[in-house]
Amino acid sequence: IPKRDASMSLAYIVIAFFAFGIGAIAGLLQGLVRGGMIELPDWMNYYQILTAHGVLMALVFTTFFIIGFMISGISKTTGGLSTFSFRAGWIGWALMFFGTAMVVATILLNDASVLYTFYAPLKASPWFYIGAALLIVGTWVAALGMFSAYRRWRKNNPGKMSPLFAFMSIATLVLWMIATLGVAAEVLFQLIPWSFGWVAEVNVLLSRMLFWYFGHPLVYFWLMPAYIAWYVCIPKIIGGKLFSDSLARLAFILLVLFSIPVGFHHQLMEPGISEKWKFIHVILTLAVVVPSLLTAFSMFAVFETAGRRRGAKGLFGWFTKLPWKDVRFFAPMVGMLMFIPAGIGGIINASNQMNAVVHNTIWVVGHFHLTVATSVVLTFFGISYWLVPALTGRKLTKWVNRLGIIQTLIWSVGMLFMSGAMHFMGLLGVPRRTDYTTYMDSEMALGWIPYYQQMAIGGALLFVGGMLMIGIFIYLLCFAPKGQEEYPIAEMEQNAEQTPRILERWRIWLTVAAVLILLAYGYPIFDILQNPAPGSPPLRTW
Ligand code: HAS
Repeated sequence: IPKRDASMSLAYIVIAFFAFGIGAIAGLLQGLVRGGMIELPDWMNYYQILTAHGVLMALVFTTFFIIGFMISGISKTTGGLSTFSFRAGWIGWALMFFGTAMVVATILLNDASVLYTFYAPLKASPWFYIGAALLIVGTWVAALGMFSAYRRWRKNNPGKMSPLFAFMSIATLVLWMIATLGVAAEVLFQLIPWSFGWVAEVNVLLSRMLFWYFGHPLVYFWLMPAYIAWYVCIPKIIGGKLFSDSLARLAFILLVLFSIPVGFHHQLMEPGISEKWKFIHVILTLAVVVPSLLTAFSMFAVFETAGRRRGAKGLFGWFTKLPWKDVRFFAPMVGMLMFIPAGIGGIINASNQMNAVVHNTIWVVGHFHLTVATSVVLTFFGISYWLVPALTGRKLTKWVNRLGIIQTLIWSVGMLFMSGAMHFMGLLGVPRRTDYTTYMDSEMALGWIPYYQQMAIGGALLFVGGMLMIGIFIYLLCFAPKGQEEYPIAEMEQNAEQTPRILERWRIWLTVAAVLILLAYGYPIFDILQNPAPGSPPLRTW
């Protein structure tokens, strides 16, 4: 990767880990407060640190890491960024940075304790929303630079399929651009005018609907870069090859198509949406599971073929041939394994009747700590072990590799404790997003306390794992010995079939995506505007 592109990618990743460090402290604090183990000083409150934790981890850490990672891979696979792409990358970084600073400042001032989902009726300072908007616009500008790099490559290589890494990044960005239109509309037309006092009321149901139009694809925006590493980087790390270029591209196209028109599965218990539309969103949710099943199939195939190439025998002999002592493989692999129960949990959530049991309980928090905070985050850690030294011109040393394996184990055991307790407590009916309370010493709530303690043990382990990761990151950034670390990009199998060209005809896929979105959201939004729920403002003021 050209040095200037590497520095830019690194600038994103540094901010990501900075946010991660502060987010981890906020996470520990909110866990201890909720469990009744500490009390906060008067100038701080539970919802404030919960918001800081959610925003810094789920929105800032992920977004900066993802953009930085994709910039590096696009530069690597398309032959370096043009001046336009490079400039767009830096302008995007600056906008995202200032947006984040505004968001964090308003949270610290206790002017924005609106949680990471920030939809109405919770209201923040307008500067929080303006900061969030800047963060998003920054990603758009950076995305324009990446789109341009991709186009340039295709123009210079007519008739060829684009490099898989670049294709997958573009699919992720396409999904992101379509999804963020929803939250941008919510912020611009509802939340900013309302928080400035220009309008007295907002349509709360519409605000939630626009948020979840964005909120579900947001989780795939986190997942897809992890999948990029699974499909493109892991095979190379384990000495294997890409299993199927076509399957990988198909999985990404399906994610683009099906991950947007599904937002009502977050609103299944909401009275303002009719069950017919919820039913359509549930069906589409089950469709969006398919690309993840394709991914599971593909990963098993990669592991088996790589293992057999190394002489593995029998049905499961390949398992022992995998490089378990290499943290670049180990961390994402644990993430993959955890994605099996995490995905099952998602399917439970999506099933209407079972959603009635788990919705708004701490089960949901357990679900997303397994998905994003384990499968995705362990993969991001796994990427960092090679990406940071590759970008800084350093080496991942043997002892840091070993430390990385310990880090992965601490994180995973912490998560098993914490997320396990959360799933179980959810089934007992423990609500999510509540400050410490014993519900006036109700017997049932007092019975939850031992599980809170299990959660706290898990949380403490996660904090230790998080700080260890920060330490390793700083070492790889500044102190590791100089050298060359490989940027792993897998090659195709030798006699692989040609990928059908239709998989790269974006016009077709964008049209299908638009049709599905119109089908799933067109009428419900029209209906809400025509017949606002009691208490909502009429159409002209939203
Ligand atoms: Fe979810 C709520 C449904 C996936 C994140 N989800 C959330 C929230 C977050 C989140 C943050 O339908 C909370 C939002 C809030 O604050 O309110 N989710 C699903 C479904 C899936 C799913 C159906 N979620 C994710 C992913 C996330 C994420 C991924 C983050 C990255 N989720 C829901 C629903 C709710 C929800 C409802 C609302 C709940 C409520 O009531 O509020 C699916 O995409 C899951 C499909 C996944 C699989 C697993 C495939 C397994 C693979 C690994 C294979 C392993 C290998 C290793 C190869 C089917 C690919 C083998 C190796 C060896 C060595 C053996």
